[in-house]
Amino acid sequence: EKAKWPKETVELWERLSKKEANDVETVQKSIVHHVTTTLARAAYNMDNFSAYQAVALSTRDRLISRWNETQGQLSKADPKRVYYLSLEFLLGRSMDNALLNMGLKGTYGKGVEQLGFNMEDVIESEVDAALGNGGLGRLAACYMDSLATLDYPAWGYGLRYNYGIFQQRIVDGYQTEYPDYWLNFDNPWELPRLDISIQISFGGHVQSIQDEYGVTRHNWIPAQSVQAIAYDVPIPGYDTENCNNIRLWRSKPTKTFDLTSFNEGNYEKSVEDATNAEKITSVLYPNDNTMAGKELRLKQQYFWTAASLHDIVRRFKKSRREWSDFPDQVAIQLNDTHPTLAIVELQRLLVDEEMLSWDDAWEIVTKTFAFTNHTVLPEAMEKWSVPMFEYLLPRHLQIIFDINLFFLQKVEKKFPNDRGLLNRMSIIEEAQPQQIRMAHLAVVGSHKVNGVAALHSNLIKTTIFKDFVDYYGEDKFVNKTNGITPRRWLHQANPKLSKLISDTLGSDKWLKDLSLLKKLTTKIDNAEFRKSWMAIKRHNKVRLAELIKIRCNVEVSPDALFDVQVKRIHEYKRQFMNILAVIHRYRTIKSMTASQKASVQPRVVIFGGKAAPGYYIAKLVIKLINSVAAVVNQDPAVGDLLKVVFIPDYNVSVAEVIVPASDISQHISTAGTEASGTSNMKFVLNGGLIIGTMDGANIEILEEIGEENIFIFGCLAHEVEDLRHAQRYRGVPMDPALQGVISAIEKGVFEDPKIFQPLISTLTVGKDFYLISADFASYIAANQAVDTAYKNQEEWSKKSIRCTANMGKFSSDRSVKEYADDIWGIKSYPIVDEGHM
Ligand code: NBY
Repeated sequence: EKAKWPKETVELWERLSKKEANDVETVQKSIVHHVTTTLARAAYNMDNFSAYQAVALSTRDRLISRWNETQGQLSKADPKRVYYLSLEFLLGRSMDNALLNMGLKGTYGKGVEQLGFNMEDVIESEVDAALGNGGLGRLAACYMDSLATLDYPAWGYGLRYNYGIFQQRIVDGYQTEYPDYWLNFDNPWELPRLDISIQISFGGHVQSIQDEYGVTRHNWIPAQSVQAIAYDVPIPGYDTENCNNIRLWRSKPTKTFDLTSFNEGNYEKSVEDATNAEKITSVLYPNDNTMAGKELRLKQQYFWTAASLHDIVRRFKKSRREWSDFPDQVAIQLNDTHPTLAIVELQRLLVDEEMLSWDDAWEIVTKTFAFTNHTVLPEAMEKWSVPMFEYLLPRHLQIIFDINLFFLQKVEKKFPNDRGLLNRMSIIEEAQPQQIRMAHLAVVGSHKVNGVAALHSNLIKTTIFKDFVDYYGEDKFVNKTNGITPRRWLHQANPKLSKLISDTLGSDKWLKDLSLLKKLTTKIDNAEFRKSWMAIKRHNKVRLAELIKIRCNVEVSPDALFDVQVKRIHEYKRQFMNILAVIHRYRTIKSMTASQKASVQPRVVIFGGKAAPGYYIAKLVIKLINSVAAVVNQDPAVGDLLKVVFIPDYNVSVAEVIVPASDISQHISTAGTEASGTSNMKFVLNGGLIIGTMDGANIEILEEIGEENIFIFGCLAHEVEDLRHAQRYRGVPMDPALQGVISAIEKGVFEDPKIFQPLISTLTVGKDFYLISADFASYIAANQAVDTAYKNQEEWSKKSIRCTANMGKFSSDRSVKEYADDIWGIKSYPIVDEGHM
């Protein structure tokens, strides 16, 4: 393109688009420039938030220049790219992370302080981007960080929700939800691409016609359409020029919104339809690990997958390659079943619009897609009712039925005369009404299916996908153990520990090769080092104690053992068991003499997490925690021996304060229910020990750090079925300690017991699905072992260091490399700094 311009013009552009220097004064100039021009504010009349806005805008300028450089060089080279389709990206705050990744934190810190602001206060003025529920959304964010850091050509695709996950407040002990209108102030971390608009259609009917060769062609005549507008979020890698992109779609009415109503002269109806168009990307659904089945959610999924595919195909077409090359240029990863419609949409584009044969198209489709499963819980499996689906996407329904027909014909050929098998494997469940099983569709349309931890990947092969393993063979089903980014979860969240590690190892190379942490092992017997290590933990606990004072108005001693369970509230995660054990601890302390009390290990039990607004039992668990806290915290007989707090509105930036401050954290799901867990990795990386079940990634953490450094209890995954059967049909009595705890609740020790009756009912013999009673005794014992171990601070500090030192495996860099090599077939493409702005 350059060739078209006169030489002098090109030279002028080259001269003027030189990158700005990164010294303190240049940075300060750019901040002041944004204060006075972009924000139109006076220099001495600013609060922390406007300082944040100016620093953010200045940071954004530097991000954009890397983004431009990266996307420009990638367009030219056109290597194979991966597209990560996720309905959730739980990014949290961006500024601190962007500055650290670009190596500009020091310069900006100095510049900001000299301008009269405290950098930490400025950083904390940013609101979280909370476009996710929990683990699945945060995993996507960690993977984007690693993809950029490892120089992989990768784009994320998601939705730009106006409302992120709701804000939680606690009123009278109960969770109440408030809208998270996070875009109230301009979002500096997105680049609106108002020129990139894609028309997305819904409804209508299908026209079938014979073409000149006698082939039946299907033409979808939709009833409505909306526009998808692109918003790009730059994702800088750590210590590299590469800057990837997350493209988030926003729905808008089309310019000629709803022609039918308008032409019928129904102006009001057409305005209403326009409003409905904007609704599509209005709100993030707040369920984790449960499927709601709402029509608007299905609309979100199609809107997003169709816009993303259109964009991907448009980019591919620029290269003028053959369609058969598509899978060599494009890998698409499906983050759970939420984007499974992308499989159907690509098949439709290839067959209906590009006129490929069904078989050629299907080969391209299945070579392109791969699918990550995140759960085995039945209530989380996505299913869509056929009538609702047909109303919204009539042509897609036909294609799904055809995919299913051809698939079942092949199954029948391989395993003849097995109606039961065909029924089990069918994409269509024969219920009233019929249901589309999205997980089956995702398996059939992908070349690889992966679970997220070793146990989970094995479980899906023997349970939900067993028949598919028999049919396709083992090779299609692989494991990719989750990981976390050490940049955000250690370097950013725990700067003091990061510095100690870099000073000790002689460099910060470990941030890009986490296995280097192993060398910390040589320092375990160094008393001086252990002292520094524990001083940092104590510093982080003081910081958390301050947050607890502010948010919960409870004073906790940083010398007590900090015991943390923060995650979404769900029965399978067993926060209920935790608070029941806390009651048991309370009762034990109450029964002690003064001299017995003297040997009790003081403990602060810290809870946090949101319950889905419609999840009644989960919300009652929150109420119970707060009721217990109210009684325990003011009981003079207990004092500092036990404190209980529920930190409201747990989110990414609160996690960044909690994770570095924990002594022990709880990962206590019923074996076989937590696919992986990722907070377990964050805590252990920060030198926190864990108490947990043999579930998810706990098992692999144990393998890495050694069984002496983790507190394991409870039944094993393969025992769960028998235990459930035994309590149901042989009436195994409730654990006696648990019985005592339940009696206390029922006697009204913690508020009106009637409130908690529905919760207690979940423990009725034969109905205790998550096996709280079966695991209770070993859970209490494990907690006692924690107390005993913590009393020996020297030994504890050694365990803590050993934990961190052996966490190399759980870097998301490792996970992402495995995906790149075994699933996506992509190579890294480092960007050269050409000095452009
Ligand atoms: O994904 C989580 C798993 O529970 C956790 O064990 C794992 O570590 C993590 C990352 O692999 N799953 C999860 O967070 N799921 C959801 O948030 C989610 C959200 C929405 C829906 C289903 C699941 N939905 O159907 O609407």
